Amino acid sequence: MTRLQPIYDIAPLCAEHGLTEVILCPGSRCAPLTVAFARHPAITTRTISDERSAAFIAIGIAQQKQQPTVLVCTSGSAAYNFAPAVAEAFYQEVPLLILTADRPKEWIDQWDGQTIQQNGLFGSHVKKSFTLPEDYDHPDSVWFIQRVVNEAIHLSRSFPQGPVHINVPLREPLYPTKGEQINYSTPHIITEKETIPSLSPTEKEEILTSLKKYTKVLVVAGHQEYNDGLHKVADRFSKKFHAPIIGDVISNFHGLENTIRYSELIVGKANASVLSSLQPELLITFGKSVISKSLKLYLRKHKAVEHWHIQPASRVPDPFQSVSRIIRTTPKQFFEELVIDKLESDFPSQKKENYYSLWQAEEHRVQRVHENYFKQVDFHELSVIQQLIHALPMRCNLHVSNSMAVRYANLIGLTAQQKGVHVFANRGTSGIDGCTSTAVGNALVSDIPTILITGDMAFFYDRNAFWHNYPIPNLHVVIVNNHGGIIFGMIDGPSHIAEAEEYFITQQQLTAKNLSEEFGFEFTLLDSGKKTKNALKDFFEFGSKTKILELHSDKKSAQEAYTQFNSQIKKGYDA
Ligand SMILES: Cc1ncc(C[n+]2csc(CCOP(=O)(O)OP(=O)(O)O)c2C)c(N)n1
Repeated sequence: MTRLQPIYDIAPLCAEHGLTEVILCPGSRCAPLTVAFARHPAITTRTISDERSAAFIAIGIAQQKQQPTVLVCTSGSAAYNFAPAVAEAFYQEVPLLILTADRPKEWIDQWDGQTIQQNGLFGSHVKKSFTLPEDYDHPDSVWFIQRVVNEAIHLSRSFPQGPVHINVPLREPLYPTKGEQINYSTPHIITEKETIPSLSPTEKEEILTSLKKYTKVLVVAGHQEYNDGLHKVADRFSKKFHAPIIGDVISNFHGLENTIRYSELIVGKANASVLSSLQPELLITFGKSVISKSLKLYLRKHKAVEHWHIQPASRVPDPFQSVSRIIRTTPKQFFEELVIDKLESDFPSQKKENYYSLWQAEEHRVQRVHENYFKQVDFHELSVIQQLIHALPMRCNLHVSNSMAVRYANLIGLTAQQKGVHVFANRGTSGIDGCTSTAVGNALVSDIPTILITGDMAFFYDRNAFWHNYPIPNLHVVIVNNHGGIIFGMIDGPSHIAEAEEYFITQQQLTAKNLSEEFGFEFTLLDSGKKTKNALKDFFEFGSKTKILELHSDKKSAQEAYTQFNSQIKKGYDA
């Protein structure tokens, strides 16, 4: 037994719980943790030097592995650099176990190097923050360390999943002596099985009574991972109760034939009479945020009589300002229980069918304008992304960066045939700071292709996503390079003011050519419509190198195309 044995034993404890993906950021203070994880045979470790990227990469890994990723860093500002991703993981509900090495407490604020106040560093953006003891002489300390790590792992996994922080003060010496072996003790495992709360018979009865009462029942699926089982029962519910399901691109509901994917355009452009006929009496929501601002505004204004939000536990946000009932179960369980119920006959189903058909008719109207618009294949951001999205491999991870990439993807939409395309976006905090790193994390552990669509600002912001030694040939990136943040020229507000160009859209001159050379990526510049077809064909061939396809975009034509697209949809309603 060495002095640091309780710290070394954190590694087998994590491994036993299935936490086998560990990111190690270099530094001295964390050496005991680094060595413990690096030498453990059941654990895969990767070293990433930029802590900000490392933490976003950890998110991408956790999304794929469906397990908390362990993140380790040294003391001081290193730990602070995890913060943007910690906040993203908190709101996106991605599990992370964060171990920050620290000085023993008597050395805090003593002008010692790399020392800051680390206890509770991430504030309320972690599910909980723990601090381990720095001395392990008393057996209670050893018991405490094991208990805390068990608790932290369970907490990161329990609904809603999220980041949990353990601050680890460590005394010197920190490194094993030359040739010193590490042995691991058998960890003390505390097991916990999460149970899914189900509807009580009384609650189910009340729910069914309400479902009978309302003829306009609307379901909105928020941001969530692809979930085949949920989709099947939600589809059956939708058909049985004639309740349309709205799902924008980050809801991953595109695999259902009848999903309303163009709600942004429908409620954003429809005239008053259509809007009022689409108003729900009962709104049922689940999942996290929606992208569409117009849907949010619409549902705030055209409030349902009742709004049920389905969520198994924890606080419930109310983006539509209308929640009237919280139903404590999973959406899958909710739909399942109602689908198997036999009530049907005494339903005012004709009226319900009308409401369902109304939404479908609006969806088809937008679809038709859509199809017409994209018949003329001009060369601008929207049309290239449309072609790209339609050419995606049938099975892939599609990452869309914040700003216009995620909005374009939402406007274009994925088809029901593309159910093998799983969509990811950092919509927890909607930052542009870690979109590439998250996609890199996905690609590092996924055995299917990962495609990232990103703007230039988001891309260059996060270039350290590539600053490590792990090949990621299954990651192909499309950069829509308009040399600035074009979103500020698209949305109301900044686009009309004198400061728009300099302080909002801004200018950045880089292209990804040099970066591609530096990192050994295959680079293609797409600068004309004639090249698009071949460029895309080549882009979707996967080989030994990461590919970068840079769309040389012109701000003016991108803005014009966007305005024209929106006005054509609007015209469909004015006609
Ligand atoms: C970390 C962070 N800083 C600032 C912002 C504000 N912001 C939103 S979009 C944007 C510009 C993004 O530009 P780009 O990635 O090139 O995409 P485009 O707007 O051209 O589609 C900025 C600065 C943000 N979302 N996140």
